[in-house]
Parts: sequence; structure tokens; C-alpha cells
Amino acid sequence: MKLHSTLLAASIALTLAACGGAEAPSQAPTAAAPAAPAATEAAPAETAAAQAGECAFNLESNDAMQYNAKNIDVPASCTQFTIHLKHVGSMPVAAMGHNVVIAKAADAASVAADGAAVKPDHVKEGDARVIAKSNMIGGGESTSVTFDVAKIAEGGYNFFCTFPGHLAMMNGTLTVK
Ligand SMILES: [Cu+2]
Repeated sequence: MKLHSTLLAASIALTLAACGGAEAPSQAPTAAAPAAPAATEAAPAETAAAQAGECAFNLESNDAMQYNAKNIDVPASCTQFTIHLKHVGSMPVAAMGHNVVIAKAADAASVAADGAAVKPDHVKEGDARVIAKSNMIGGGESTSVTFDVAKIAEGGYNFFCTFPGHLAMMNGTLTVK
């Protein structure tokens, strides 16, 4: 009786083993497998090319109180990132000045309000909410601002102009990706 049940157990084990062995090949026949690695090889190359020398962005502003971008992608691979601002208009800085200030989107309005009376840069001295700021420029001029990407890594940061009255039209998001 004991021998019989041992044999039975052994035969069940064999059957299970056979089943397991039969299942394995069903996962192996992946003729499409070689194609997958080839496809994933192309993607990193493309990404690397797109990011080469991309730790900077050329932003334009004009006499119509506008930037030419509503979002700037900041590659997470960059340690520092630079926004080059060009004023392509011709109006003087006192009438149509533009800058680029980096701060939390939620702080933008108060940063601009607190800097309203501060000439010429329109950013309060030592404002701890400001990650970075450029000079205020007029038509035909250029400036730039550089900041540590780690400082905006948590997300929710914007770039904006603090010239009085410009914030509503001149602001955009910074997306670290
Ligand atoms: Cu402006």
C-alpha cells in the first residue's frame, strides 16, 4: 500500500515535470525576439542625439509682450541649464523691458508684485523664492540666466518676466525630463 502510493506520487511528479518541460518551448519560440532588441537600440541613439548640447534654450521676447515658448524642457541629465533671452523688438527697456525669472509657479505673482518698484530688474533683492534671474533687457539686447537643474527637479517651476504687468502674458513652465 505504501509502495503503491509512493509510485503514484512519483508518476505524478513525472507528469508534472513533463508538463513543465512542454510549457517551456511554448515561451521560447519568439521569432520576433531579435526584432525587439534592434528597436530598443535605435531609441537610445535618437535620445542621445536630441540631448547633445541641449543644456540650454534660446528664448525670444518681443515688443508685443510675448515669449516665443510656453514650455521649456530641461533634460534631467543636465547639471546646469541656461536660458538665453533675446529681445527681438526695438522698444526701450523702460517701456518694454523683459527678463527671465525662475521660481515656483505658485510664487510667480508675489515675486513679480514684490519686485514691481525695484528698478531696473524688478526682482526684490535677496528674494529667497527666486531660483535665478536674468537682467532686464530692451529691444535688440540679449541676456541669459543659468541655474542648477537639481533646484527645480521637484517640479512646479515656471519662467516668467517681472516687468510690471507682463507676468500674465509672459510666463511658461519648466519641465525636467
Ligand atoms: Cu516682459
